[in-house]
Amino acid sequence: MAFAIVIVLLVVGSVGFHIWSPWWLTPIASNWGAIDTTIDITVWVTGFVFVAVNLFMAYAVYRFRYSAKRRAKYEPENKKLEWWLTGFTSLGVIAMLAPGLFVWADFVEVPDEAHVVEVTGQQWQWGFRYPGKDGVLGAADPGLITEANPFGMKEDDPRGLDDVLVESSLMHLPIDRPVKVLLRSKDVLHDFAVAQFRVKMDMVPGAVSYLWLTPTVKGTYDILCEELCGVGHFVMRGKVRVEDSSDYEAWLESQPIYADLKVQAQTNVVLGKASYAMCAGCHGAQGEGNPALNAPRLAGLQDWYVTAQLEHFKSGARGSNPKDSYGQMMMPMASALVDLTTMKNLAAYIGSMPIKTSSKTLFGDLSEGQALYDKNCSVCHGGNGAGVWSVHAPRIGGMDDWYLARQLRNFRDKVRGSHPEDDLGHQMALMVSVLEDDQAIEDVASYISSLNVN
Ligand code: HEC
Ligand code: HEC
Ligand SMILES: [Cu+2]
Repeated sequence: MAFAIVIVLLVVGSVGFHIWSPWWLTPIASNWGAIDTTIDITVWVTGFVFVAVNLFMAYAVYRFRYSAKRRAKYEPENKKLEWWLTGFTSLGVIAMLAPGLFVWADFVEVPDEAHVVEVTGQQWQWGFRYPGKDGVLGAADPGLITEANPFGMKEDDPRGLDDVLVESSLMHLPIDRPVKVLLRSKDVLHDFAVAQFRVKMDMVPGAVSYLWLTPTVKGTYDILCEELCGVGHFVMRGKVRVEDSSDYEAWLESQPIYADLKVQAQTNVVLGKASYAMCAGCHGAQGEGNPALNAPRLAGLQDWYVTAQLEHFKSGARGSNPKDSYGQMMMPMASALVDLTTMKNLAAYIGSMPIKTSSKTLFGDLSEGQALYDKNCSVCHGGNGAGVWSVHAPRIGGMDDWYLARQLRNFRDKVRGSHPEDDLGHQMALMVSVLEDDQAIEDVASYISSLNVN
C-alpha cells in the first residue's frame, strides 16, 4: 500500500515539477518554432506514457496486494493485449520521430535568398567572416594560418580581398533576413549553438558544416561551444547581436576588410622606435620596466599582444575600471597613438627588444608555484611561459613578479577582464579562480618570473 502511494506521489511530483519548473526554454528569437513543436510533442508523448505506466503500476500494486485468500493465475500469452501494446508503442514512436524528419528537411535546405556568414571556431575563441560587397567569401585554408593571416586567407584569391574579418567574439546579424552560417574549425571539434535561435551544429576540422536561420527578435544572445574542446571549453563564449538592417550595414561598413589588414600587417620598426620615445620615460629605454613607476617590462611581449593591449587601453576595455589606478596611467598614453598602424609599428619595435631577466621582489614557494602553473596555466601560456599565439596567451615567463601578481589580483578582483569588450581578459579572469588566495598568487607569480624563456 505504502509503495503504491509513493508511486502516485512520484507521478504527481514529476508533473508538478514540470509545470512549475523555473527551467523553461529561452524565449525563441528565430524562425525555428518547429523545433519547439517537436520538443513539445516528445514531452507530451513521453509524459503521457510515464504517467500511464506509473499509475497502472500503482493500481496493480494496490489491487493485487497480498491476500491469503487469493491465488495467482499464470497467463503467459495474451495476443489481443500484445497487438494493442505494439500498436500504441509504434504510434508513439512515429509521433515522436516523424515530425523531426520534416523539420530536418527544412533545416538542411537553405533558402536561395539567404546571405552568407562564416563562423570560425578555435581553442577557445570565435571569429567571423562576412563576404563583403561581392557577396562571395574568398578561399581559405587552415594550413595557411599565421600570425599575420589568422583566418588562413588564400592570398591570390581576388574574391577574398573585400571579405570582412572580425576577430572579436561579437557576431552581428540583421533581423528578418535568412542567413546561411558556414562553420569552420581551425583546430579541434567545436559546436556552434545559440539557444534562442534553436540551432546548433558541430564544427569539424577539415570540413565546412552549416546551418541556417532567420533571426526574428532584436537582442544580444550567447554563443556557446557545445563540444568539449579542451581545458578552455567552458570559457569559449561569444555573443550574437541581432539588429536593424541599417545598424547592421553601418557596422559592417566600419569593419576592416582583408585588403586593408594585409597592408597593415606590414609594420615599420623604425617608425615604431620613434614613437617609443614617449613610452621610455616610464617603461625604460630598453623596455626593461620601472618598478618605482609601476610600469612593467615590455621587452619580451609579443607584438600581437602589445597591439591588442594598446587598442584596449585606448578604447577603455582595459584600464577604465575605477579601481585600476595603474591601468589609468596607461590609458592616456594609448589614446595619444593616433591609429592602428602607429600601434602596430610600436608593437613591432617592442617585439624586437632584447629579453632580459627581471630581478626578484617576491619570494613565494617555487615548487607550489610550479605545481599550480603546470596544471592550470601551461596549456595556454606554454610550458616555459613563452606564450602561445594561437590561444592569444602572451609571454609571462621571466616577466616582473610584482607585475604578474598584480595582474592576477586584478583579474581575480574583476579590475581587469570585466569590461564587456575584453573577451580575452574575461577568459583569463575565469582561469584565475583556481588560485585560492594571495599566497597561491605569490607562489605562481614567483615561479613564472623565475622561468628562463631564452
Ligand atoms: C606614465 C607612465 C607610462 C607611460 C608614459 C607609458 N606607460 Fe605603458 N604602462 C604604464 C603602467 C603603470 C602600466 C601597467 C598597467 C597595469 O598594471 O595594468 C602600463 C602597461 C603597459 C602595457 C601592458 C603590458 C602588459 O604586459 O600587459 C603596454 C603594452 C604598455 N604599457 C605600452 C606602452 C607604450 C607603447 C607606451 C608609449 C606609447 C606606454 N606604455 C607609455 C605606464 C606608462
Ligand atoms: C585558456 C587559456 C589561458 C589559461 C589556462 C591561462 N591564461 Fe593567462 N592569459 C590568457 C590570455 C588569452 C591572456 C591575455 C589577456 C588579454 O589579452 O588581455 C592572459 C593573460 C595573463 C596575464 C597578464 C599578462 C600581462 O602581461 O599583463 C597573466 C599574469 C596570466 N595570464 C597568468 C596566468 C596564470 C598564472 C594562469 C594559471 C593559473 C593562466 N594565466 C592561465 C589565457 C590563459
Ligand atoms: Cu569549442
